[in-house]
Amino acid sequence: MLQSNVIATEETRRVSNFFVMPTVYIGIGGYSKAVFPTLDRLIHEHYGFRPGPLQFSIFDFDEAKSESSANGKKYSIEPYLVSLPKKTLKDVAKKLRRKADLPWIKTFKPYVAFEHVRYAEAPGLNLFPQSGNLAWRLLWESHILPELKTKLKGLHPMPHELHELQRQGFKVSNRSCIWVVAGGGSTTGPTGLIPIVAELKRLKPSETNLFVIVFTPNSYRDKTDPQRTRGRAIFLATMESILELFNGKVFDQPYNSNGNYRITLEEDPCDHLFLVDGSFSGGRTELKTEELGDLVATYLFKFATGPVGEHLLGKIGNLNSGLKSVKEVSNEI
Ligand SMILES: Nc1nc2c(ncn2[C@@H]2O[C@H](COP(=O)(O)OP(=O)(O)OP(=O)(O)O)[C@@H](O)[C@H]2O)c(=O)[nH]1
Ligand SMILES: [Mg+2]
Repeated sequence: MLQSNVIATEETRRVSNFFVMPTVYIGIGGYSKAVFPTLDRLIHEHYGFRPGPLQFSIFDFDEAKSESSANGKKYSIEPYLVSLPKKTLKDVAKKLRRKADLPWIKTFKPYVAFEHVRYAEAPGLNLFPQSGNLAWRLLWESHILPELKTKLKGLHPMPHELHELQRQGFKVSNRSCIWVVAGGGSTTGPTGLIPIVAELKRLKPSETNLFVIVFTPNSYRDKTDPQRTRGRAIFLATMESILELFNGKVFDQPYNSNGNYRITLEEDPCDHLFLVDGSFSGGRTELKTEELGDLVATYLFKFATGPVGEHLLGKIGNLNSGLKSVKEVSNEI
């Protein structure tokens, strides 16, 4: 009897140490598949399950799955992978090649360079950024928007969910975060990044922090030289567009074919943008894709499950409040 009481007390003490910051992780394209399974595994190993306030989604035009395994358990992306079909892109690319008239995509004309839209029978979007630019628009209302809305609900646990978590010994943070994870030197990641971030900025609760992690072209260790060259050009163009948004440019573009659904962003796209390239000592040491994915997963894990995240958010808030906006500074120059 005495022993079981001791065990119960031990158990209660251990469980009541649990802390969680409500966080939504949005992966775009292949690179997030190197991060999310490890993150999911770390979360499961820590709590025994993945609590509702931690939500995952990966959007990809490549249906390949990835997983992390340890101690005989597998953590696959399958439950949260949103496989984006390429059929409409394929049909449009075929018709464009035949110079067919496609009145229903005219809405996109100022925003998509149709002459560069290509389709290849291979996973992903194959370094054709204009194909990505078009493909996201064709699927936005059916595949992207509903998923984002559903996952964002995790940031605000319902009272009964909160009560259940507290009963299980969780302390749930008042702060919350969204992390968007994308490769920057490929196609799906970079072309989905700006619309997804702009959409999240509109949909998210105002107090939720929005952070973006982009892998630099240097972190694509398995690509050929020509692929890396194209990837670098896509990365530079994407970064330029993001910096323009930080500099006050308004993003306002149609994301359905009849033009009545637009994504609009008139403010900074995110709170912080992290560029990850996994090289140390000026490039003398480089991490492999898996190592880099694990490193980012560990950081994200610690941010949501321990005191590090809240501590950093406090510091970042204090730093930001002392900064002048770009517009203020440019007015002074
Ligand atoms: N560990 C792991 N790494 C992956 C996986 N898929 C992709 N990667 C890594 O992520 C990098 C980027 O993936 P890509 O598929 O080329 O990028 P993307 O953003 O999906 O763009 P496109 O495929 O060009 O449309 C690759 O070079 C790989 O190093 C995966 O399933 N597991
Ligand atoms: Mg891919």
